[in-house]
Amino acid sequence: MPQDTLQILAPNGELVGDPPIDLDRIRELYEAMVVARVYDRKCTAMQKQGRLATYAPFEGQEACQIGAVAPLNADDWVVATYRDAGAMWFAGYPMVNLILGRTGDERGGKTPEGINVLPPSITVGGHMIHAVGTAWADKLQDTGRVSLTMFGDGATSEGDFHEAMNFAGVFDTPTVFFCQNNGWAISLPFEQQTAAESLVDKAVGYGMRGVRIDGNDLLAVVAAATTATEDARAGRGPTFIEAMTYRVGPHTTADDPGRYRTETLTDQWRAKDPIDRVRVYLEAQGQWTEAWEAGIAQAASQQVEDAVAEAEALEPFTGDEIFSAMFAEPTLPLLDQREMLRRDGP
Ligand SMILES: Cc1ncc(C[n+]2csc(CCOP(=O)(O)OP(=O)(O)O)c2C)c(N)n1
Repeated sequence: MPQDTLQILAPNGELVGDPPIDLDRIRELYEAMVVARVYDRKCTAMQKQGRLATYAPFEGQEACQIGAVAPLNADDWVVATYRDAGAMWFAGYPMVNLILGRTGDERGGKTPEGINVLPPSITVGGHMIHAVGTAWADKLQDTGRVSLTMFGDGATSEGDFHEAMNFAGVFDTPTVFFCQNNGWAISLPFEQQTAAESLVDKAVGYGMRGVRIDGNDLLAVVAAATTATEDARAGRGPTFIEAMTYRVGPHTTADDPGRYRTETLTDQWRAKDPIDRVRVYLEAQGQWTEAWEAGIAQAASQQVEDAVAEAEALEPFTGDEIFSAMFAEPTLPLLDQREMLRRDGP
């Protein structure tokens, strides 16, 4: 890691900085990372079995997904992407909705009352603007709430990124911009995405704080996210976090990463696995046993299997319902399309 990249827990599980949380909390977050990985692998398998339409795996990015959400209050906003199921689940979005969404069932996109997590954005970059909107509304209403938005390195090339960052900087909104720089936007490598040496440098241009961290280090993620969240809540405005990470799997289940990157590179990142290093650390602290691991793995599987069973037990989503999922009153073009579907079938 370059010197300007915050790291607290090295890949070998040794501390190189001060942990921002105590051992009990590290165990809780470790458990959440295990659930996230079980969910992620289950969804990847389900897509191969034809039970999900498509899936964007986040294996390797669990420290970002769990660590970024860890400091949030229950009513803070999370505005994230198709790859952030782990973060959304940890922030309260029901797993069953996440699964339904990946089957094309619009009911998956409906956030339950009282949960401030927006449905995942498939449009790259568009949602960052929404996170500035929620944050600005909260600032005007003085609620003390914070908005966390998660996105990838590729999203920083979108005009929406500029607009969101600029607006947040000028209006000093309580937004945490959390970029998971996993090195690739589908097959496009970081070097072809931007001529900038690092994304964190962009924060300067928008007049906000920026910090670059080891995104496979749970403790660095929690430390940076906690500072950014506290600053936002205290009225000190937005922060941009660039978390250096890697997706071990394909972009989506429709992608073949062997066509644009080597297995050697992926193996190098596997050796920096975010879950393994916390386990090594916990074990060295006398806080990890095989029995405990077996227990949390079993509970994680049960939780995921229950959500899958609940999603698959629902009455199938009908074509008609597609047209009522978005607007309280359907628009004229939607009514036309619904009529066409009723008349001609799918
Ligand atoms: C506006 C827009 N353009 C293009 C796409 C197609 N697309 C889907 S994901 C993706 C790459 C995004 O990469 P990045 O932001 O780095 O996030 P990652 O997928 O690596 O998590 C692209 C180009 C899209 N969904 N939306």
